[in-house]
Amino acid sequence: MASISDATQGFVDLRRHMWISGIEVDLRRLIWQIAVTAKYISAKIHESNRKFAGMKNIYGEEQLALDRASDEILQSQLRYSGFVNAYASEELASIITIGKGDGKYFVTADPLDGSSLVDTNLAIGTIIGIHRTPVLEEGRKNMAAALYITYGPLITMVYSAGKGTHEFVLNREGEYVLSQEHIRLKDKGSIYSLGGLRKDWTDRHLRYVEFLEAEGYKLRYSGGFVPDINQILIKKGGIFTYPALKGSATGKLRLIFELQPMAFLFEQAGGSATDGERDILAIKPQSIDQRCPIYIGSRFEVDKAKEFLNS
Ligand code: AFP
Repeated sequence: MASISDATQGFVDLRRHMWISGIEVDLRRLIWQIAVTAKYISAKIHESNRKFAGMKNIYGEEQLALDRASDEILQSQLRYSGFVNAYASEELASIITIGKGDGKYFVTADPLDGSSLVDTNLAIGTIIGIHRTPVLEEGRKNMAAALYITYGPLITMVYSAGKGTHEFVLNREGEYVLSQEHIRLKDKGSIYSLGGLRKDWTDRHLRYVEFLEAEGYKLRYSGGFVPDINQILIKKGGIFTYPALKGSATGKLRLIFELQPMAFLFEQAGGSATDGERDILAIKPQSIDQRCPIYIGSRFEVDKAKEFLNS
């Protein structure tokens, strides 16, 4: 597949990539705006640490928890963007109208996923879904784009607007520079990332894990969905799962804030995502906080999961 960077001989920044990719102008401006917002969230992460959490700032205001502060930053940036009509986030109880409500897109956000890991200095992330209409709908019908930001040794952004999945690195000059274009997962990987306590796994899930162990898969699990899933995408194969548990048939992760965006990105990269029976992008959410079991990664491992779970 001819790469844009081949044609442009190297340096391709995010705006140029989206323009050359022919992405609709309001959508590429919205993606750019969210990517810029990630810099402010990153600054917030660096500004706060456990010594300050719960302290009052110089104005006597209660220091917001990082995930709530990140949500406020996102809302303030999107409010007057002109491209967003509604917004939903893990930090809010319902969908809210943004600005005059006449923008083109509905944005879902997990503003800071893995925030409980900040004090351990492990990587965390922001997950964004961009939808055509402000309704709870199957991802495959309603999603226009998805992206996530990983706040690690580097700040990276992975996005797709339906024309492949691409990775960018934030450089010292504050530009997002293309690092991997048209990421393609292999059919089969060699790492697995397993959520939930082993004692709570169902027998079928346990048999699936034992199959992977017999195949020699290596365990990679940090407790942060974004870095854990990012590792499978960048290593181009493997499986992340947070399954249905004996005490909780819906698992832990949220369908619209975490799973729809990641499923969109992985399908665009030749992978797939299921709840064990249905494709994640074929599930119509019933509520904004709906949780859902997840098996997401390269096709071999996802298909095998369906086989074991429906045996
Ligand atoms: P926090 O946002 O509370 O840190 O939870 C992170 C998360 O939602 C997701 O990022 C991880 O994949 C998952 O929880 C880890 O859950 P366990 O702590 O049960 O392994």
